[in-house]
Amino acid sequence: MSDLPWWKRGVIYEIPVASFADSDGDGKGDLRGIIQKLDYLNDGTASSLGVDAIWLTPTNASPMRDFGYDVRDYYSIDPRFGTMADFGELLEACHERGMRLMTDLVLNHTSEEHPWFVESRASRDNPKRDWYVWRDGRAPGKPPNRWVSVAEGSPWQYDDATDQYYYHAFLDFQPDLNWRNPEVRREMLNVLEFWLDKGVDGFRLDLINFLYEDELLRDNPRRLGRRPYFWQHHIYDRSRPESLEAARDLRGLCDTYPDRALMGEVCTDERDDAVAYLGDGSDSLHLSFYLDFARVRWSAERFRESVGWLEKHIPAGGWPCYYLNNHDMSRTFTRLGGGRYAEARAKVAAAMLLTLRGTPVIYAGEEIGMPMSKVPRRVMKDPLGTKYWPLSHGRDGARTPMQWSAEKNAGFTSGEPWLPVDPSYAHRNVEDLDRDPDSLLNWYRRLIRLRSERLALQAGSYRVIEDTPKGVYAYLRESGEQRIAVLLNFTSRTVTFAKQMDALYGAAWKTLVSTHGAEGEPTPHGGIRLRPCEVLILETSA
Ligand code: TEU
Repeated sequence: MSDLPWWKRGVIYEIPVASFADSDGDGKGDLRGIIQKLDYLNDGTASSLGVDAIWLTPTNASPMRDFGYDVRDYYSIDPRFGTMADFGELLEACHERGMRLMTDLVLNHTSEEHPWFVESRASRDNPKRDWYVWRDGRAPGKPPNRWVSVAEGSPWQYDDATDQYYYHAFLDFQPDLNWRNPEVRREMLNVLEFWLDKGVDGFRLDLINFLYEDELLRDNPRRLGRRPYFWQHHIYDRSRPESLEAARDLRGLCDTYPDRALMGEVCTDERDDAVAYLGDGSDSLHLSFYLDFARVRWSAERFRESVGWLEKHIPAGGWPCYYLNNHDMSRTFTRLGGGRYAEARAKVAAAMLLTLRGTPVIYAGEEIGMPMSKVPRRVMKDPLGTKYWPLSHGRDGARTPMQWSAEKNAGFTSGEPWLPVDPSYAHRNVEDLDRDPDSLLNWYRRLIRLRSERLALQAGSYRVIEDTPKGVYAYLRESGEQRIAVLLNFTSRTVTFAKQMDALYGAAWKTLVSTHGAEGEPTPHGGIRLRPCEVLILETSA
């Protein structure tokens, strides 16, 4: 076994709490529901998924207008999800089976219902006034500057009670905390400490590169883009150097506890930004999401290029972190397309995610191929969906209930589910996929297991195998004596390539895992033949 820290060695599984498992029949997922499903995630045997850590979307008390990303009390658990005792039980149950628990921390903003903001907006001289970002308009009826929010529209909301605007990087009911105020900074470190003391193993840090804005509120330079947010080059309202410093402070605190990890959501369309948060691997965040990878369309060349860029630019000691989808974006199964090859593509994508150098993050439901659901307007819940419909359909389609079985409501709840279950549950559900040895679910299980058994996959170097045919992405993972080759055919054609594998350490390759059932077979001398969307994972030793 390797001596890598868990956050490098392991696989992280994102749980959108409201959509995972409902234990009390109110139609929403909860903490006890997760406790009941822990065996599915990791029971220590090959029949479970085998993930090493779970990341829970926010569970603090919240009006839930943005599903917990609008916090009313950082030191609590929302009653809809359970109690603090339930949380303690979940944490203990995870630890008992060697799993880690990460929670989501929303440090950039609170709910407008947070008592701090209620005070802050009460009067200009309220002691909490400066806990948020308040400014005068630049002229009557005009917000302080021309910035555009990541959720679109002006990020400035006028408040007539005190005739000033408050700043919200996201939606208007999520006012930004003023991180320039040392009291705010102190308080947020207290929040971390509170949960670290409870024993949580780490945090996913929401919008970590948004904590600070330019003090002078300078307007962003203009540029061309596909929607108003992208019409500006966001140099003054995100990824400011002060946010990086704050991340270092958080890291400093985290390091006073053993074995904890910070995983930053660096929300940006600039590749450099994510890398900046990895520092030299010791003074900044442990992990930060590489959004670029999750935006790549179905193309071997584009994935290779995206990974290649990160491998080239990551600072020495930094560690990559990949995901293909999450609760904010279109689910992989649908996004990567493929028609009758959708399932086969999902297997190729899974093999790539789980064998690259870096920590993989899986989004619940990805392992059973849940599609992006079409949620009708009348039952839509996401404020981004209802605000921008029909231009945008929001994020509900990625948040429909987890599909456990072919029973009513996909076995998610005995009540009325908060979002409709996707009709695919009749054939795409854990129970049925569990029984089929060739299912996507069993493919994920095999890959996760393989990863846990092979040091080369956890810690080995990454090297592209050059000169492969178009549509093939192939690479080597090497550690000491162990050499693993991952060959991914992104096309729906059979491709052959002759010399490459022989040139690499002769022909003594053995098939470890294959989508097309060639396990254990020696690779024929002289060449490789990959059938449509075939994955071959080969091994040889020096
Ligand atoms: O998301 C940050 C964010 O801005 C995007 O992922 C966004 O949801 C997407 O671009 C929409 O087009 C984080 C959380 O993951 C998200 O769920 C929250 O709504 C948001 O922050 C606000 O806290």
